[in-house]
Amino acid sequence: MTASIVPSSGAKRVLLAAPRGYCAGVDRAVLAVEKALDAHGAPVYVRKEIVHNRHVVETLAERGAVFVDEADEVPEGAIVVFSAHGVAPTVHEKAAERNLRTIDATCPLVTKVHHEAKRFAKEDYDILLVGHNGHEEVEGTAGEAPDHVQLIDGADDIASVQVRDPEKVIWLSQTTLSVDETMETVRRLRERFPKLQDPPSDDICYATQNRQVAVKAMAPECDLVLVVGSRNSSNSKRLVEVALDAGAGASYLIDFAREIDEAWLDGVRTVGITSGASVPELLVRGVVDFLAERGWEDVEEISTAEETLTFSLPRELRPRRVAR
Ligand code: 10G
Ligand code: SF4
Repeated sequence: MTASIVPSSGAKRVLLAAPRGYCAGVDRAVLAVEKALDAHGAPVYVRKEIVHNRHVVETLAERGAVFVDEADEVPEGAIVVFSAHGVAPTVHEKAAERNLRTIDATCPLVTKVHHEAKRFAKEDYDILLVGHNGHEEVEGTAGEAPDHVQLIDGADDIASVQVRDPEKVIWLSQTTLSVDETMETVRRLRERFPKLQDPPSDDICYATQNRQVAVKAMAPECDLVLVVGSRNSSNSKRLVEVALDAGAGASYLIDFAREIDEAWLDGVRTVGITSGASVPELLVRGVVDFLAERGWEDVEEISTAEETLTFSLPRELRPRRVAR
């Protein structure tokens, strides 16, 4: 479907970006914790936030999920779910030492990047991993090949990066980056290393790309873009930046409708709404209702893509095949 935005008379209106919200990897990871709770009862331990969304984490915690920072906080022999962002091999090793029963909810598209890191490390490339320092996904990917990976987080890192052989350098990336910003980073990296190789396929995933394309389509029409998502959600934060770059008058990241400051709405006609890949639709509905109560009742969905991808549950939760 193509986006068509026809400005109307000056009345208040809402544009709702599509796609928005849950991606296939988040859907699978949240379901994995729910299924683990159903099958084994509480508590089910989860290393780090299963996805970076406050509402999701609080809701699962109410059901009996216990979120921990590291596997060594989990009692010996207990069940632990690894988050959608992925883990380094050392985390698997630590869990095995404690006889933990692991359920790996790493998104298959993150696992794909891990495979790339392993493959190019084996071929002895210098790997420039574009991503945000301290983000769990980057720690997991870099952990696959710590001796070959260097993190590129911003312009300062480009100037100081050193490689062993400029003929044998490849860049990989975190899955949830801004596409435009990453392409600019790569352009600048290539100024230093003209032989820099591209990843075999896009590391920034389909969901990240689609949500950015959708927000770009509506942002120029919007006096205000509200992005539903948590502060620690990389892809949600990127949507605010993309909205502003694409011409939104203002843009804010909110976890819940109650965080909307009424002053943001002063003089505003068109409000755009989108949400990050870890955000349940319920929270977007809350924002739509909040605005409707204040006169923004005219809601139009601006769709730039349809998503049909789904992933099967982590192996550990799939029904066992009975041999006949
Ligand atoms: O955008 P980030 O990576 O911070 O994560 P999120 O949990 O907010 O969204 C889903 C994306 C992932 C699980 C990373 S692959
Ligand atoms: Fe997977 Fe992309 Fe969702 Fe991350 S954002 S969980 S890579 S689909």
